[in-house]
Parts: sequence; C-alpha cells; structure tokens
Amino acid sequence: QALESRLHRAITAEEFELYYQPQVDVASGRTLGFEALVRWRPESGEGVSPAVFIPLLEETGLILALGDWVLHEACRQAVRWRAAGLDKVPVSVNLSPRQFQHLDVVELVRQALADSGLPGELLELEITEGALMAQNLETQERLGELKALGVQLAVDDFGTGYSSLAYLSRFPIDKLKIDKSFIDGLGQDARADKIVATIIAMGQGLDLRVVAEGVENASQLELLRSLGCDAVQGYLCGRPVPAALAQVRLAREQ
Ligand code: G
Ligand code: G
Ligand code: MN
Ligand code: NA
Repeated sequence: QALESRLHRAITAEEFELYYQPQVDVASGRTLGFEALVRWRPESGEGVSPAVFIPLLEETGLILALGDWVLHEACRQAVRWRAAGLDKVPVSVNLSPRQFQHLDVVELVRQALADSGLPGELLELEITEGALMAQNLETQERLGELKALGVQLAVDDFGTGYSSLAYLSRFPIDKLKIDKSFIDGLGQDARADKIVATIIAMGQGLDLRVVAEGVENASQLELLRSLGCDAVQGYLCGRPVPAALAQVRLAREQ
C-alpha cells in the first residue's frame, strides 16, 4: 500500500531513470543495440528493484503511465546518440503484458516515434511469451500494425511462457531472446545445452535473430558461439549502465 502510493508519486515526480544494457554481436564483439531497463531513484528513502515494482505497477495499471514514459525516453535517447554522431544504434523497450494488451498501444508507439523523430527501424519492442498467449486475430493485427511502423519485435523470456509455438508461424516476430534460466545451465546440464541448441537452430530455420540473455561467463559464450548464436546480452559483456556510460562504450567502438 505504502509502496504503491510512493510509486504513484514517483511517476509524477519523474524519479525513474533508464539504464542501458548492450546486446553484443558474437562474431565481431560489437554493440548491436541496447535494452532499456528502468531504475527507480527516489528523492527520499530506499529504491526498490524493478523485479518488485514492475509487477506491482502491472497489477495497479500504473505501468501504462510509466511504460509510456519509458517508451518516450528510450526513443529520445536513441536520437541523442545519433545526434552525437554515433552509429545508428537500436534501442529495445520492454512492453509489459498490460501495455501490449492496451487498446492504444499502437498509437502510443507511433506517438513516441513521432515526438522523438526516431525512425521505427531503430526501436525494438520486447514482448513476453505470456502476452502473446492470446493467439487471436486481435493480437495478430496489433503486431501487424506495430510492424507497419517499422519497429522490430522480439519475444522476451523465450521458452518460459505458456504459449504454443504456433504463434511463431503466425506472428511477425523478428527476434527470440532465450531466457536466462536456460543459459544458466549451459555447460552444466546436458538438457539445457540441448534446449539452447534447439532454440538457436529453430531461430535459424525461421529466419529469426536469436539473443542469449544472462550470459555471465566465457564458457557460456564459447558454447553459444559454437552453437551459432548471433548475439548475447549479460554481465559478461556489459551490465546495464546509465546512458552516458553506454555512450562512452559506443564512442570507443567508432
Ligand atoms: O533490470 P532488471 O533485471 O532488474 O529488471 C527486472 C525485471 O523488470 C525484468 O523482468 C525486466 O524485463 C523488467 N523491466 C525492466 N525495465 C522495464 C520496463 O521499462 N518495462 C517493463 N515492462 N519491464 C521492465
Ligand atoms: O525480463 P528481462 O529479460 O527483460 O530482464 C532482463 C533482466 O536481466 C534485467 O533486469 C537485467 O538487469 C538482468 N540481467 C541482464 N544480464 C544479466 C546477467 O548476466 N545476470 C543476471 N543475474 N541478470 C542479468
Ligand atoms: Mn527484456
Ligand atoms: Na528476458
């Protein structure tokens, strides 16, 4: 209760900040893009992890207000990087299930692109499998309308949802993000190795890009490389950092 009202005020007071975590090309080591991850910096008192406050915002519907801010801020940041002469670097934004199911989601994304001037190709939306569960015409149409804005669509936490694989043939998806829980078992658990290998092979077969999430050590990276994984994200290659530090990383690669 107390936390909920603090969060309510925090949204108005703009106490949130975006951190950016690199997605790295396995072959070249170059930064392919950044995932925007929200952090709470309260004016007073202790901050709380997004793992705690995102579900609470989702329950209360406040996620719509925060999510809209995240979308706008991430687009503005991608434009700032371009203006600074850095390579075109796409930014990924997490859309919560409630945001994705909201009637106006397409309009909100269109607005964020228009307000910032960011070309749609430089925005990627991460949608969890759970949100894609409703495999109805409405979901399909919504994804189609988002694609029509030029944005990239990624399935987040791939492999942990309840959805059948049928949506992969029906929906205009560009990328799969293999959930960290599978990556954790790489090299330790033969079944995890097989599952990851299968997801990568399936992605290749379906012309989807595949990103492994939560890569923490070099042996995981080597295994992923040998399995033909395109890209990785995780503490090994870079933690989520404030925009200024992400920019330093980009500038170093120019
Ligand atoms: O960054 P971290 O691992 O602490 O994030 C915890 C959880 O919060 C993850 O599931 C992540 O996807 C989610 N999260 C972080 N930022 C956002 C955001 O801007 N929007 C939504 N919907 N979820 C986010
Ligand atoms: O749900 P989603 O995949 O969007 O959440 C990404 C979350 O995973 C972020 O909160 C981010 O901080 C966290 N994360 C990213 N890389 C690593 C990693 O290598 N190890 C751990 N433990 N967490 C990670
Ligand atoms: Mn994500
Ligand atoms: Na994920």
